[in-house]
Amino acid sequence: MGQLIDGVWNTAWYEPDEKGAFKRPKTQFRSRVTKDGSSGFAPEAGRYHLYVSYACPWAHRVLITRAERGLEDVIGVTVVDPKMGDDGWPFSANDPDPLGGRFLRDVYVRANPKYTGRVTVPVFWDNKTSTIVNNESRELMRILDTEFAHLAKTPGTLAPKELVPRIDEVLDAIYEPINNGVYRAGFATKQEAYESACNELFTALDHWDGVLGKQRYLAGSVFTEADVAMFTTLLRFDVVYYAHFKCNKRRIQDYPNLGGYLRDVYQRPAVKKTCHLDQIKLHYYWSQIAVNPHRIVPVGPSLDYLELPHGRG
Ligand SMILES: N[C@@H](CCC(=O)N[C@@H](CS)C(=O)NCC(=O)O)C(=O)O
Repeated sequence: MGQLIDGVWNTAWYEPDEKGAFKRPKTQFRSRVTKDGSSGFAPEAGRYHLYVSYACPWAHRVLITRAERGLEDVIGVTVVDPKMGDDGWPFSANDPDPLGGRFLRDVYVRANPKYTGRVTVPVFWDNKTSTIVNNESRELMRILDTEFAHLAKTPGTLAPKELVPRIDEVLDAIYEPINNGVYRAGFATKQEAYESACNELFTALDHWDGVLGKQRYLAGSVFTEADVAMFTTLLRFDVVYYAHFKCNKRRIQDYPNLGGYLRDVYQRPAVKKTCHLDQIKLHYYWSQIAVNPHRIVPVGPSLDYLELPHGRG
């Protein structure tokens, strides 16, 4: 864990605010690939490279989008090692950085030698201009789905035009209490901050469980980006967040609708091949020593529940 300050690596855990609450820093690379190339970044096969961790729910959103749209031959991927220690994300020997970096921070410094900020996945790298185009998962989902559509092997979209306003509303609504909420609960350093994050989280989960009692997916009857964003949090919930982040009022598999919904999305072939639960568990329990100082990785839970019929057709 650490961050770059003027391009120099510093080891530091996230600094909570005075109330013990976790504040997620804003991501800084926010350019976009546009179909017409007007942004300076045109969609081209082989031009861009994605850096992800299989453990990270934000990076997982982008991996799922790439798989759902059949963009594997168009956008290459490097998966970092799940054990994030004092040097941040390291590259692993069996999936090295094509540009020769040892750590993900080398990619950030390559893009901006004076970069100040956290070194996070996902990273969308442009080989042509040698820079990071974007490192914000929500924007990358949309960029891959719409701006690369003509290069995608799988027809369709995760953001149908008529549903975009609803998808954006859902993405906004689930971000703070759920996607970021599990982190706010887990990284809180004071009881009150933890309890308020945890209560908000379960209030939101109860709400969406109700919605999913009436419709198959979050934005209606079709699978969209909103489901991708919800899924990557739900997948990690019973396996990690329930115990490690103390989000333990209820498990997802105990919810009448969220449980089946999780299995429904997990069992989509394009989604399933992006799920690496061993790496998810190893990353959180090994890397977050402020939460789990002895780095002991629990043996359970059993994952059989993910394979049960989802009953949501
Ligand atoms: N807002 C970013 C968040 C990305 C993020 O926080 N990734 C985490 C992994 S789950 C990370 O790389 N953290 C390293 C650090 O903060 O030092 C997004 O959605 O893309």
